[in-house]
Amino acid sequence: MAFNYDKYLRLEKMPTLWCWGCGDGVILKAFIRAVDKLGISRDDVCVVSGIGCSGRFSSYIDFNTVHTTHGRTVAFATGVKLMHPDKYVVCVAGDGDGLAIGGNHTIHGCRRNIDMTLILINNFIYGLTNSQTSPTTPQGMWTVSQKSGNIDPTFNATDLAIASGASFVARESMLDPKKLEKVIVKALQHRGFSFLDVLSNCHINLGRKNQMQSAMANLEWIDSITLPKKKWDALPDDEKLNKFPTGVLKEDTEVREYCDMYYDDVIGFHQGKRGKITQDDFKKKI
Ligand SMILES: Cc1ncc(C[n+]2csc(CCOP(=O)(O)OP(=O)(O)O)c2C)c(N)n1
Repeated sequence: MAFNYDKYLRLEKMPTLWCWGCGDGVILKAFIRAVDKLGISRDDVCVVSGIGCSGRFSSYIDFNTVHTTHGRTVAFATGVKLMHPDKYVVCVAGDGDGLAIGGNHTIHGCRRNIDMTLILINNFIYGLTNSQTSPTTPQGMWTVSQKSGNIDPTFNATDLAIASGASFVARESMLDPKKLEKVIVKALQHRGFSFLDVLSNCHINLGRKNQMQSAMANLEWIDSITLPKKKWDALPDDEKLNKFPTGVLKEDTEVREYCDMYYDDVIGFHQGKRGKITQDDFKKKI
């Protein structure tokens, strides 16, 4: 039987504002299936998104949601998680939202290893505002802010997350929704900061201005720049440069999680019960 998405969606908000063929819908559906597979109640999930096409995630999904200001997803989500350490907190951000204006928050979320999942919808451009250069726009591509071709070197989002201390880091594209669903399941199960770089198409504001006239052409381009980590590892160094490894790139279950530290070391310290206070004890008092 076909999966029924309706119970997870705010149907009154349909149709979405996403363009025909946009990857955002594929990612939304993979996320819903992952939550369903884990049997997590909708009440136990909070989705925090910023501003952008990707930001509409929180409008369409019928969980606890916060549609916050541009770039502030991780900051708001940190507050939500500290108050509700038993809930699943999920940030959804575009490459502009999560790496440009919100880059600072992303770095520090990774550094703190706070238990949340950040789904970075990386379409290589500012989609909603019509094609300004983002930190992941490939050099040479046309953007409305760099019409002679982007000269800015690009961020490799997963390298940044790993270097900043995220304990679970993975990349998939929306080309394989099943794989994407599986990696979202793993990210949700991981206790710590889970960073997912999800490559997606924006054939309207990136593709058609860069010799990718259709959604399919944009998807073929994503396919041409991605390969599973094992295959990527085997490439000569010069060929690795403009290709992105997919799959789980880092998984560290040893590093301490931020809420645990906060409850044990900070709240416990102030109550003279360092290391003995549980998150439940704390919640009873507020
Ligand atoms: C403080 C602030 N600066 C700028 C904007 C305008 N703005 C809205 S969305 C956006 C960029 C969207 O690009 P991205 O985050 O990559 O998400 P996408 O639309 O591609 O999903 C910008 C610059 C804003 N809303 N708020």
